[in-house]
Amino acid sequence: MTISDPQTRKVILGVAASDSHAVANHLIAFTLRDEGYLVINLGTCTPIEEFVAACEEHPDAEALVIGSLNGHAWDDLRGLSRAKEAGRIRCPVVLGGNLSVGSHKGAGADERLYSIGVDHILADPAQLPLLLDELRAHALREAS
Ligand code: B12
Repeated sequence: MTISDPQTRKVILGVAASDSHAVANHLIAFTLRDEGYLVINLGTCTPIEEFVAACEEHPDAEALVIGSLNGHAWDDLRGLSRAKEAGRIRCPVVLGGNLSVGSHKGAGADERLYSIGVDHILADPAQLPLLLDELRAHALREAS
């Protein structure tokens, strides 16, 4: 990842390909903008290829933040690891929402998502600013 100017911290945001739930996406975009981020919000029903194109267009984005509510995160995000291996997504991928079908979430659900290229799973959008600060600090350490 290219380190962004501290004045223009940037994230790419969107909702997974099959998913039309818009409310949390808008709230997260609003909150991050309020925190001073430049948010490239791709909105709902965003295919992997559009996330990849945004990452290539914005190499200084600190993270790709994806929401998924309808339970189909794993199906929707299966192209992630290929895009990362090809160097087309270079920033960390953060995922949140209602990530599998049903109210009982099996112990392996998060591990499956990590195995396809998700780097961080958060339950609460309020955790995002702290995680983004940690990721930026890590990237700065790696670059120095
Ligand atoms: C409104 C709604 C809809 C609307 C959406 C309208 C719109 N344009 O947004 C409509 C009617 C279109 C809809 C459709 C469907 N829905 Co719906 N929907 C809801 C509902 C009632 C509210 C969602 C909402 O907006 N909540 C308010 C926001 C602020 O909260 P939230 O979405 O829960 O997100 C919170 C967290 O998940 C988290 N979060 C969310 N995104 C992210 C992202 C990141 C990065 C992070 C860190 C955190 C995070 O933070 C938020 C605040 O705590 C929920 C049930 C409920 N009461 O939650 C079902 C629900 C999400 N829907 C559900 C389903 C199944 C569907 C359908 C498949 C139904 C159907 N058979 O057609 C379709 C799917 C459509 C699609 N292609 O995606 C299920 C998902 C079940 C699952 N995952 O196991 C739910 C949970 C209902 C249920 N109990 O079964 N839905």
